[in-house]
Amino acid sequence: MVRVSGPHARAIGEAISGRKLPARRATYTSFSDIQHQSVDAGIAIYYPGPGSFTGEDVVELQGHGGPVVMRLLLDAATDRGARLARPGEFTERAFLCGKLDLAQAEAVADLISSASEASARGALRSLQGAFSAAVNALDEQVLSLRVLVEAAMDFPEEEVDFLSDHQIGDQLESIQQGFSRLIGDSEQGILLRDGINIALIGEPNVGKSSLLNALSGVDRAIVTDVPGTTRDLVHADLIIDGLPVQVVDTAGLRETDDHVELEGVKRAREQASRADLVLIVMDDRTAVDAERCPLLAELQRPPVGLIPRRMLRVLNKADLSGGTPGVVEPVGKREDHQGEKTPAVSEIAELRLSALQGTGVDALKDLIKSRVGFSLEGTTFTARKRHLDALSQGLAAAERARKLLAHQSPGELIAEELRDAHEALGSIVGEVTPDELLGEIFSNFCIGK
Ligand SMILES: Nc1nc2c(ncn2[C@@H]2O[C@H](COP(=O)(O)OP(=O)(O)OP(=O)(O)O)[C@@H](O)[C@H]2O)c(=O)[nH]1
Ligand SMILES: [Mg+2]
Repeated sequence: MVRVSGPHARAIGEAISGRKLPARRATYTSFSDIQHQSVDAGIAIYYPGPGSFTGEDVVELQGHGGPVVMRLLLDAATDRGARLARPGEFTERAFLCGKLDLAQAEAVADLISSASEASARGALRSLQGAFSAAVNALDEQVLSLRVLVEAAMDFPEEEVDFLSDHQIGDQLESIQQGFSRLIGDSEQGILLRDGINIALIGEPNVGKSSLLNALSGVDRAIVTDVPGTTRDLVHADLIIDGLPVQVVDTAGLRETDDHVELEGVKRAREQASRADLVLIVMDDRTAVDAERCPLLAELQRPPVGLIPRRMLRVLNKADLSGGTPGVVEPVGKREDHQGEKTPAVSEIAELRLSALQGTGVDALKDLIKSRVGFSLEGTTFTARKRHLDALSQGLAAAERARKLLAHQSPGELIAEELRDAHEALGSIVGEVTPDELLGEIFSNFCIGK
């Protein structure tokens, strides 16, 4: 489909179609180039502004497709004065015409690129305004309090009484709670939109590649009983209850003189430092010894080590060890080889499974969800890091306002903080958003959207 938007869209569409186009009616017609040669035949629809996607006059020309025919149809439009759209320009125009707010516009891109059904549903709810409505409701609360405080400043004699009124404090508290709730929802929304990366790390032959295959349900990575089988990174995508997950299998960590394997080990360590969650895979029969593996120990111990929240220990080959598959309780009471309990290690969750037989793999998926704090219940929209940053700024401003109030500071200072909170919320929906940021947001769209 070729879509033309702007004041000349109708004229261009009618020139290509060689006939008048009624509003919002599908017209079957032939499409001609500027030399009046027929290039294709299809459906033309004219949407008068402001009732169109962009808010401007829009014409859609639906041809048979195929790269050559599409090119000719595009030329037929550009030869008559249209120009190619920048990435995201249609959505940008919709935003500038007030058809969508910024969070909704972002949801258009998220909907198109969604990796799971659940993230598509979340993006659609954002597009339909669920997220914006929550932001706007909080914004109204902030604004009405701001108006109150600023009004009080006009009556200096009464200001002190007014500010000591506990109602203001109550309202501030409820605003703070509103921010916290939205932050929680947005964190879920970000997980839903972006998913997570998981790295499988461990010594050779413990079953990392087998686990990748078991998790993804596809025979992706080569599995052999030769230690050092995997050298390149092997990626697999899966969805865990709506959470998009990318798993990367890596080369087994060991000291080696083999050039190729050495590069593999280097890449494995890079992945470990980059992943949202690292699964440290061990053979259940030798897990205690495995803690002596210096490369693994390094990952698990501060200060270089990863934070425990970002790690999970998987004890594989439960079928051989005879251990019960599932979460190992209590978590990490194990002592290290010096007989001391390392705090970082004891906080790492641990799970036993058999990648070969698939037992315990579902429990692992559940544990992954809970480790990253993902739950589909209550997740009603997708969100972005940008939104979370703005909400955190807003929350900080609300917290400062409450402290100022508690210390009976002047109303001006409180009003100032409320203004910051208001602006933070405004930046999410695009009320006060710098042009560079808009440019950055829309340039990440695909062309034609
Ligand atoms: N019995 C049993 N064997 C397993 C299990 N998981 C993996 N294996 C076997 O262990 C061997 C090594 O498995 P891989 O998945 O290739 O191990 P890896 O960690 O990827 O090894 P490298 O790529 O060399 O680092 C293979 O023979 C697998 O069949 C398991 O849960 N039970
Ligand atoms: Mg492997």
